[in-house]
Amino acid sequence: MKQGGGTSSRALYERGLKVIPGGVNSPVRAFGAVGGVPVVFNRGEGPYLMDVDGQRFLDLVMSWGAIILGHAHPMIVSKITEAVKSGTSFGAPCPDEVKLAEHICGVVPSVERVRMVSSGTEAVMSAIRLSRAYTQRSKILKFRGCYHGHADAMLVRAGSGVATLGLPDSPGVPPGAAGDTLVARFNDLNSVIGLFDESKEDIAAVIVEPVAGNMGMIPPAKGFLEGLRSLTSDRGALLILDEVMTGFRVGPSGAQGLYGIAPDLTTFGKVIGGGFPVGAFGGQAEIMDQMAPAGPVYQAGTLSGNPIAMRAGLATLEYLADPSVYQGLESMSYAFAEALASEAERAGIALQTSVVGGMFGFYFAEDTVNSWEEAETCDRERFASFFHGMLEAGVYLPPSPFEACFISTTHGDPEVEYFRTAVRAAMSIL
Ligand code: HOZ
Repeated sequence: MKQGGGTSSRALYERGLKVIPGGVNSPVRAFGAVGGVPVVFNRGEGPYLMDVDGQRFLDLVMSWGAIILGHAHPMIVSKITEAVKSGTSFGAPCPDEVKLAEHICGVVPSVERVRMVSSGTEAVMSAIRLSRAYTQRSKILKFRGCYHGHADAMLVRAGSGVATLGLPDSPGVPPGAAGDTLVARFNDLNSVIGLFDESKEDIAAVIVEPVAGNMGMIPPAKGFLEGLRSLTSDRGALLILDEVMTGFRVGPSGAQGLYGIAPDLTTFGKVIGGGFPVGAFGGQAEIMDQMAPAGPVYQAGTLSGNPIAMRAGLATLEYLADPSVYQGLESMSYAFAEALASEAERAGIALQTSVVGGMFGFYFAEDTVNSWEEAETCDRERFASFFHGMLEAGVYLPPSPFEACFISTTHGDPEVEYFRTAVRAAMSIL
């Protein structure tokens, strides 16, 4: 079974291997966790991707959550086509970056100022620098299995990409860069309290994915985010919600709106770029105004606030301003998760599912998964076989058991039925 891509995908992958490390530009794409040849795509339309061998797949990766209105949405295509005609990069302020910032500040109450960057990694790296400067402390507390991009300080117990490759951390991260990163257990407040007690007022910030999406998908336990909010306030640390995945995907003001948490800083990415490379970080004016040139904390980028990316992001967020969009997304995510759960039950296979807004996850496991420690006990071999069965049946799932699934506004009832048929076929041979 483990074949993956067809003849043309294989040929391109083999060419790529000679000129790109591992043949891919981001490790999980190499199918390391599932085996076989990565599928090479050349077209997307709505909820579907077409590969270079002419096969069509129902896409449940959606560019790792970035594409929320479906591939090549005609309104986005028209807006960016119009924008491109006026130039592709100015390296200077442009109108749409102001409009996008106004929009974000208008719908996310904890964000009074926002700085645009070009990726989620950059957003996190900058938010961490800012929180250290603001608090004049050095340590950062993160959670095992949460991924916050590939900046040195964050490549500690970092979930999917690293776990998929079986690497504990990354060579090249000097001990000094990671030495101030403390690691607690997701959904376990006591582990956070313990680290605060040990580190004697030196924790600058706690950073967390409010819905963990890089160890499969794990929603926050009741009281976990609220507990982090009060602990950080009590101990003089900042709370950074990493909403690169969840921002504008799980609700109109992200996971913080859904769970009623006001962080000090938020990082964004994926959806806010409308399919272009955009990240952002924002928060209260008093903190954000420490950023240069308003304040002394340095950060810069030639393509930050790029006019095409800003136009795509703004058009996407304006479309999402109608809250009924999120009701539709969430009920569709539930429909996909239900198809998985009912087919697993029918096949007598132990499976756990979870849903938040426009994302869902599943584990081949007997019990509910609440942390990385529980996620890593899931049946990875069964996932790999299931992944390839689904691929054969025309469904593209994330090629790792430690990633979340994402849908778009173009995923509807016909796609759920198509998915259900594929799940039944794939489960019948597990
Ligand atoms: N691990 C990344 C998403 N959670 C992969 C991103 C990519 O390959 O594009």
